[in-house]
Amino acid sequence: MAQHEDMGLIPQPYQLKTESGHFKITGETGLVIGVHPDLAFETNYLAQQIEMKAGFKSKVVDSNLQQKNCIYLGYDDKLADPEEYTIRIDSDRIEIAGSGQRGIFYGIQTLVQLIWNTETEQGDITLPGLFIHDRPRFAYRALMLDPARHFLSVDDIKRYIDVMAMYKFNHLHLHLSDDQGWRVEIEKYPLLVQKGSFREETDGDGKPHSGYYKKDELKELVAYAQERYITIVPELDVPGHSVAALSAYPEFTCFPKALKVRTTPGVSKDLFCAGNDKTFTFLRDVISEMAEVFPSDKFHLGGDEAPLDHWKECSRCQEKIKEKGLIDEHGLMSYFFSEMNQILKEHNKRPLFWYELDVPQYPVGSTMYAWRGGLTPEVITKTRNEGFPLICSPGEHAYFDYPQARGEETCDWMAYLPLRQVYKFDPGYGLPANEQAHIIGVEATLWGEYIKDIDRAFYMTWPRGMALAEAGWSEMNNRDWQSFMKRLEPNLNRLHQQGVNFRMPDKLNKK
Ligand code: TNX
Repeated sequence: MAQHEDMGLIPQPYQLKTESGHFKITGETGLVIGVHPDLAFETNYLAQQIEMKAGFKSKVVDSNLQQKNCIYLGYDDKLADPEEYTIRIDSDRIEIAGSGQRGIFYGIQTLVQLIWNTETEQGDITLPGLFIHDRPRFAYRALMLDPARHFLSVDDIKRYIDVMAMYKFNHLHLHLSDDQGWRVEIEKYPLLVQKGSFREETDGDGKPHSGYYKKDELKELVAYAQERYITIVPELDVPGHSVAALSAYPEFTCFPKALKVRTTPGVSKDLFCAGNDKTFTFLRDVISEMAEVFPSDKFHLGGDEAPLDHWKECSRCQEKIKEKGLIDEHGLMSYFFSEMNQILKEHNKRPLFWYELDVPQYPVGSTMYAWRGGLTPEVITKTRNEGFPLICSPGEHAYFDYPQARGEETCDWMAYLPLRQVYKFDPGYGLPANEQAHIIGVEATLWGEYIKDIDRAFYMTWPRGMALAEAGWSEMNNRDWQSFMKRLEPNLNRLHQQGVNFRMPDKLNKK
């Protein structure tokens, strides 16, 4: 373990052995690209990162493995997992191998961290001989941004993606609709952005916090993320958390009336009406336009915090319950989700849901999220029995909208979520392997009610995101809090150099 600690790697790799010798990266060291032209993005990425630290531009050389004084990127069929990689450093060369580009990209991320944790001598970087074999514990490692509550520009999100990639996150979940804002251009329903993306200014900062993404911008963002092996998972939160959409098209509520985009946090009783077939026509059209821009086979449908009062009072909803032989409004929720699932199937997509314990049936093929509420072990058992894959985003470890320390409260009900508490997260809750085999990953949620801009988003994410990255990637027996705190320093230095805002952990705060 001691050798692991000194390397400053986050997340901690699966296996690391130091070996004899060392390798010096200098201005003469070649980055070998000749044999694999399809690694051009990876090679340039590595060259840029070396330049940022060492100040020299690496030469990209067209050659093969025989060459000395080079960094060689290549494929290794023996590595099975698409994210798995090895790094070998000896006195002749550095070799990074993966079964595909994704693994090689992660190998580069690890090498760059090694470089950042090394003092440069007149620009040269001397790395110890070593061998790393690395692969993730979980396949799904995500962060969530909420531009619905406070709009974030495409450029802001790109910067956020850049840092995510450094910590081997592979999904960015975008919460694109909520009571406080609708953010996606939908050509068939122009009022969604014309009305739904604006709200009255209430933050007292003189900014309207309005905005939306054009389809081309989203396509560009998706491609930018994809180059960094990050899949964007869009969320259309229905049937609740939909006041912004319903303010534009109130005919899809149970009791049509003029609605305003909500300006305050909380839960609204205005839902999409499940008894009105036209609701599904509308949502089908919306999803078909969203499917054009988001190629991911995963599509988040929200499903959280939808009070059933209006469905209880609505004659169309009650007729639908009778017509379909449903038990009650909870059954109507199952019906609503199964209709939505049908729509997603037309686009070869599968739904993700915030798991609510009282929905009688979710569609087969869905993926669930364990979220706020401290019920995670119960949700793990229930979803296993019901046959659903599970992503863990528990409030007690992964709600990055919660304050990190006393004095940083934004509202009165949020719990504290200090770095240490994030680090304690074991997504499997110590359950036997067969009881946690359906857990596919982790996600931190950065709900945006109080996150007004990207600098605040960075501040709330880092370094807690590093602790979460390790919970998602590293085996429990490779994790250790003291070691993590040591490894944090070079990583925070790097964020500082890159102009990324973060919260300095109290223990490292030397002021
Ligand atoms: C609950 S967590 C919500 C969000 C809020 C969040 C604030 C979840 C699925 N729904 O709408 O933003 O609490 O922490």
